[in-house]
Amino acid sequence: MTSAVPTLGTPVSDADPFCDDVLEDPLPFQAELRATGPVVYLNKYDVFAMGRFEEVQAALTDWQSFQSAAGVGLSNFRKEKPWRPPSLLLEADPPHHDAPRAVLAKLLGPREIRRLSEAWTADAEDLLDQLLAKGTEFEAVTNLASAFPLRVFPNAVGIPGNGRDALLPYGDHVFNAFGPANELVAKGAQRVAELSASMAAMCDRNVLTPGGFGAQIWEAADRGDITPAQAPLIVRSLLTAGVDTTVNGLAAVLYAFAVNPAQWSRLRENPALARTAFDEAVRFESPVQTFFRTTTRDIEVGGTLIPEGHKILMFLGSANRDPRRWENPDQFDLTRDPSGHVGFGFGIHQCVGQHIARLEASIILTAMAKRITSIEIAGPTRRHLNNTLRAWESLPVRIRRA
Ligand code: Z7Z
Repeated sequence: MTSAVPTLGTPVSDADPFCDDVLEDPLPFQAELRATGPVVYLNKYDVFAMGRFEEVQAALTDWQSFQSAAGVGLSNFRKEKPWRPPSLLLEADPPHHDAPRAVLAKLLGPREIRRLSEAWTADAEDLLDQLLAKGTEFEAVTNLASAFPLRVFPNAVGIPGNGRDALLPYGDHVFNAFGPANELVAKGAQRVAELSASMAAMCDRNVLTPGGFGAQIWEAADRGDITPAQAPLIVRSLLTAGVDTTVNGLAAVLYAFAVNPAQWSRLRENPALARTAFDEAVRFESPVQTFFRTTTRDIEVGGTLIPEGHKILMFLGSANRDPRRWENPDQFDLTRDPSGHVGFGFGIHQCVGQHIARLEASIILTAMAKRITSIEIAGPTRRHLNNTLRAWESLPVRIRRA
């Protein structure tokens, strides 16, 4: 006899974490989730949710029991055909995961990417000088949080100028598609064929600039570290996971500073805090809010039996604000040590591009700290709703020049 799911005693919730109200402001839902229990069954989607730091971190560590190859969205690849060829990194487990991961880990390692600093600093300074020459009020998502990654990252990968417009909307759809098939996914689906074609074109060996990350991925195939069939998909991973995430990470840190002016003063006094500030913003806002795993066996977590083959929804954003783990979690505070947050994930799948993200953020923040004495919100802000990302559509700001 198979027992009913969930088993007796498991806390149950009827809430929908992907409805517009929760996406607009997930904090009340997350507080309730953490209060309800270490594992909560979500009726609406037949999934088990984790919102506390300890269980989220433990599940991310235990890749043997919580697999990724069945997809890290709600869709279970054991039962449903994936909407795109699965990612060789994200949607794979060892041993298949390991060769693609090793290629990117080497290319994107902290020492390897230092060579980018000089050019990226010049780009940041030029971008800011042009922006500040126009005035002291601007929309910070378009003009800063998107503009900087879109200027530096595609160049580093080595993709040509045309086609770049597909990067943000394609990423937006990928991150929506990890959630349920709601309105957000339906809207993105209208452009998916066109955007996928643009992405595929940018992964072609013939268009990638020599010396860039893309070309180097193809060289790894020449060496036999990966197969030639894997190379374009690994380039796709870089372009999918590397743009919307950093854009929203930068938007998060800009917003956090705009509403916490004392922290901006602290950064100005000590620009070496730029990296800490970015990690604290990733903890505080968690640009990647959620993703899923799938159980490979019956497993008990926090007194709840989760049966084999079930989807687990992990709330990174909630774990990063869990008062069991963080003192004053709702404060953006540069004196805290944010390391150990799960905003970049944890374990074998932890963000392989995190050093790039930190480099982009620390360069733009350092350049801003030199030029800007204060930053404040200058008008109505607007969230951009996405099933996975905590994002901004619009952040009007007013700054004061140094
Ligand atoms: O490989 C990929 O295409 C890819 C796509 C999305 C890799 C990672 C992600 C991702 C990043 C998913 C952060 C969830 C959270």
